[in-house]
Amino acid sequence: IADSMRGRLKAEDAHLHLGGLSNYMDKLAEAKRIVIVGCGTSWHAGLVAEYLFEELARINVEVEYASEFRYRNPVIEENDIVIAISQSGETADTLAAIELAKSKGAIIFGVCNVVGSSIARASHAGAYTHAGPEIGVASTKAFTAQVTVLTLIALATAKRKGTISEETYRQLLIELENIPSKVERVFENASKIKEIAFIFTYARNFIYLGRGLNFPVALEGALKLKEISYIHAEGYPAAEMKHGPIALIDEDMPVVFLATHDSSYEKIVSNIQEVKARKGRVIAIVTEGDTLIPTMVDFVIEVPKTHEILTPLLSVIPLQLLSYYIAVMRGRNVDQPRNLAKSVTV
Ligand code: F1P
Repeated sequence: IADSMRGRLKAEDAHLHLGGLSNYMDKLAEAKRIVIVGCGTSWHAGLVAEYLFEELARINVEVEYASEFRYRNPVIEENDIVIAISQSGETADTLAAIELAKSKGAIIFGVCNVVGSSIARASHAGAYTHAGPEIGVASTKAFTAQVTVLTLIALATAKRKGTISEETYRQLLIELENIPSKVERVFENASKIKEIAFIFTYARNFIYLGRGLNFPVALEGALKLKEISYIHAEGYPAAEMKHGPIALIDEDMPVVFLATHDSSYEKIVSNIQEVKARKGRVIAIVTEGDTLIPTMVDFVIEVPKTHEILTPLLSVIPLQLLSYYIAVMRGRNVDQPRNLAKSVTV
């Protein structure tokens, strides 16, 4: 991402980074509905995109597990737009979802990493993430690259539709250029994250909670922990906690809060209080300079301040590192986790 973005984004040219998709900006801007399909991490990137398209471009978005899509009779109409997200570009369920949507007349846009992959070829147009090969099986940089590309698509669409001001558009593009150096700053916290990982190496369960754009990040943090550490972990919207998961909270339950300083900050603070009142052990991902949450929780990991829309690009990094260190401390092979395939082709 750093290589593809640094110094190259100009305020007026988000769509120029979108490869063949740049020829379809009118279709995106006219869309009444976008359906996003993907599996695993790619599905989580799709959930982030739902917030982005709805917030920036005011387009109704549905995000579907590609693995479930074909077992329903989904309502897809001629010229509906379907965005298929896949790191490998070979995931069988995502390909099947594309074929189903195509048979109903949908226009398919692919967001893939692997150039010339089956999903890229099955799409009418697409934008490559150019994240380079994932060395491990579990997607990590693919997630940030997918979210970056989806942010650019949402921004270019919003600009074409006129649903964001010129100033917001410019600010977001400039801030997107700052993200690589801010990611590097998150890496400066690696030794602290390692210490936290040491304390929780043998935890049996984890809960991840977030709101808004940080909700899909909570899901992704939990998935990374499951995939490479084999620890049972669940992500929820923080407000869902009261509807069931709160029963699980006691002194043995680590709870990771995505608590960056954004529009849901106060609500997250009260969720943290609820968990602490039940003796849960809280690890909070906070914005640099936060003085309140560090007084309430057991551990904090700071990420630099950014525009709320871009938060997932930073808040996911400490969660990936936490999973990585826990997995290494448990003696797991982080590149080749048991039972997982790089691309699920059957
Ligand atoms: C989807 C996915 C990955 C996951 C694992 C299995 O792959 O669920 O998110 O980490 O590798 O496959 P893709 O369609 O994004 O290639």
